[in-house]
Amino acid sequence: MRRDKKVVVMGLGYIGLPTATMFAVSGYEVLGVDVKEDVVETINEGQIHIEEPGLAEMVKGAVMEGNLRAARQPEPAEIFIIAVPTPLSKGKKANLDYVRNASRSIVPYLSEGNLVIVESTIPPRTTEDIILPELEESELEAGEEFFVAHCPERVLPGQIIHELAHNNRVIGGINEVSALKARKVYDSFVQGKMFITDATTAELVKLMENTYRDVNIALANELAKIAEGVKVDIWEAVELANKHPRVNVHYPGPGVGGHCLAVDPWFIIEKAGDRAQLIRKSRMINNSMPGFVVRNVKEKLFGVREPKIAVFGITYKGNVDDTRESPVLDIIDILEKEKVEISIHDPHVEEFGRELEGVDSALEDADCILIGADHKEFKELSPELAAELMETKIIFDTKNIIERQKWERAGFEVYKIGDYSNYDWQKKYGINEFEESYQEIASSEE
Ligand code: SAJ
Repeated sequence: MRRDKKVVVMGLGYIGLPTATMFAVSGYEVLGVDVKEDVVETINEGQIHIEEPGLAEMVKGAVMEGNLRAARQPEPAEIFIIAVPTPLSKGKKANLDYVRNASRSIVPYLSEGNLVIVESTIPPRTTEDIILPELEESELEAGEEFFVAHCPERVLPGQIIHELAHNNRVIGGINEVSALKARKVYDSFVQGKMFITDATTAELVKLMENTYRDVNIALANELAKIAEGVKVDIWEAVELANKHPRVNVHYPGPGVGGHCLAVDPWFIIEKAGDRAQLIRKSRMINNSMPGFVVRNVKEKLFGVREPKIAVFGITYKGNVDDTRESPVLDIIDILEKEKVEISIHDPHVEEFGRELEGVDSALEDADCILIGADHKEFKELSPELAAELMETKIIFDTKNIIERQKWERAGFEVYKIGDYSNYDWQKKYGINEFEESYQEIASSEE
């Protein structure tokens, strides 16, 4: 369906580009705006600059059909969407420079009846206290002559296209009419439910969602450390606990990365003073994980002289190309500071401040493979090849992705974060794989 409205999307990153594309394929004329010339050029050629399954084909189609273009400056439109980053400043506060600049740059193009939607994640009250005053420089009255809503994105990198269409959305207006107008816009492609509220509630809701996850991961990480003392495999324990109908323990790992979970809790903390005790503590626990991993790996390498560690996977999670806030970068920093020799391999990352190596070269003469991200490729790694190339056969898995028995058969010592169980009979099987032996015992006792 062809729509007669034009949408300008400010920011063509991980959220802005897929969102712009969804509007374009839903029939809107879309202009994507980005400050980076190379990003603008790439998109106008029908290509993309980020890794996201399914996005490349959609962008190509939308550009070829003339529904999606990119430029460095906005143009007059009916709908403006702000999807620029809100990074963390040194003082752990939201850096709102990009949001301010994007708001300022649309002011000259704002006209009566326009709708401005902020998708960027922002601290509570930012729409009311910071964005509105910027937009009112247009001399139009917010809520009467133009409309404003905060509709935070909630999509998971790696599944953005599916989630943009299917997730429920929270739509926070500065007044009712703003919220309803925003809902109408998303109705063009959102198949999930849409819930209307005020802008400040929507801001807090978004931050609460990511904070909920961060705090729960901190709990899992703390339990992983505790497992060390009581000789338990935390991965098995989490799986068993989650058999309870009301329990959903998260998974431990090398820490929490990405531009959301590791950042958003701070946007609550900055507004909360010392009322945000648990949230702050959780951030600290998650931030302590890279050091915990290094201490563990070094223990396993005790006795190996001048060890070389092959770090496999540096992104903040598996199957994405994003290294922002990745805890694996902290692990690398610590290892380098401690003058440990390392090699780095990541099939999803093309460029990185340090040298990246292929599988063989990274494994050559290494003493330990350190799995930092759960990329699908690592499930297929050949332990036999690794055994041939490596000096000492140790593998330390922070994401519980490798198959223990396969690696043990090739002569590897296999360690996982939080796995201190010493029940060999348990390792031999796996959760829920006792059935055959049970039948034997049960029938012999009848
Ligand atoms: N992680 C763990 N243990 C777990 C789950 C995740 O250590 O049990 C780690 C991951 O390895 C990664 C980090 O947490 O380092 C974040 O990964 P993630 O997959 O949980 O989330 P993101 O950052 O990719 O996306 C999140 C999502 N938020 C929620 O699930 C509540 C997404 O829906 C949001 O849209 C996105 O943040 C965002 O943009 O805010």
